[in-house]
Amino acid sequence: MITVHHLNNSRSQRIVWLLEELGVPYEIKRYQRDPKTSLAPPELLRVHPLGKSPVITDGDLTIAESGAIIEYLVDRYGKGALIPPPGTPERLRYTYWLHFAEGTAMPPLVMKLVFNRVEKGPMPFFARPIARAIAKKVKGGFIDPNLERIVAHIESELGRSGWFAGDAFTAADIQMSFPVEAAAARVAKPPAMSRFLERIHARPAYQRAIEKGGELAILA
Ligand SMILES: N[C@@H](CCC(=O)N[C@@H](CS)C(=O)NCC(=O)O)C(=O)O
Repeated sequence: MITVHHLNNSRSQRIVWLLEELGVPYEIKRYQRDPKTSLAPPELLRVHPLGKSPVITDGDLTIAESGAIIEYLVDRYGKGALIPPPGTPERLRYTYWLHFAEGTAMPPLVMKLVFNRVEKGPMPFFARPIARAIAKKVKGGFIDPNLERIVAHIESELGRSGWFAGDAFTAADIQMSFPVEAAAARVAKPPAMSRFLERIHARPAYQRAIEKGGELAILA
């Protein structure tokens, strides 16, 4: 039996959703973020040395990192579903977006969240102007220009075919769902991205994943 070590309101919602799409039996072990710091509880360190989610266990295997988990599950249990055939242009796009999500999109999206907190979070009054000035400089000089290019790139690709790897829904759409939600909350929500979010939210497997794993409320 596959166990999904699921942290509330996190990237592991994608793994629950993928398992629902594939119709593979699994169980969820739940972990709650610390309400003040949003960090995962220390129990997750017993499952994997980084103590982050998602992690799955399947028999003797422990697998971390969303992209690696998705590749493993599609390969081991997919029977060819949710992945374009090898050697096709769609398969190359699939691989690109599977890596793009955590490799290129999420780092500046997380930086944006951190610097939003530096700007607006509680601090002694005398530190506030300095914190604001630093946050403004980092966001304006580095984070925002990168995110604008990322959103434009996503928007143009989704405008081309509706799904990330072509005309068919694939696991790359599941992997990209988290950066698209985060970009919609923190950067912009142009039309093709909005349509993508509406379409994924309407999928029965997505809705079952939310019922089982809990709401996804991405912080701005
Ligand atoms: N690139 C990793 C990121 C894992 C990650 O940072 N997970 C977050 C949840 S969205 C986490 O566990 N945060 C809690 C913590 O860092 O303590 C993946 O995609 O699996």
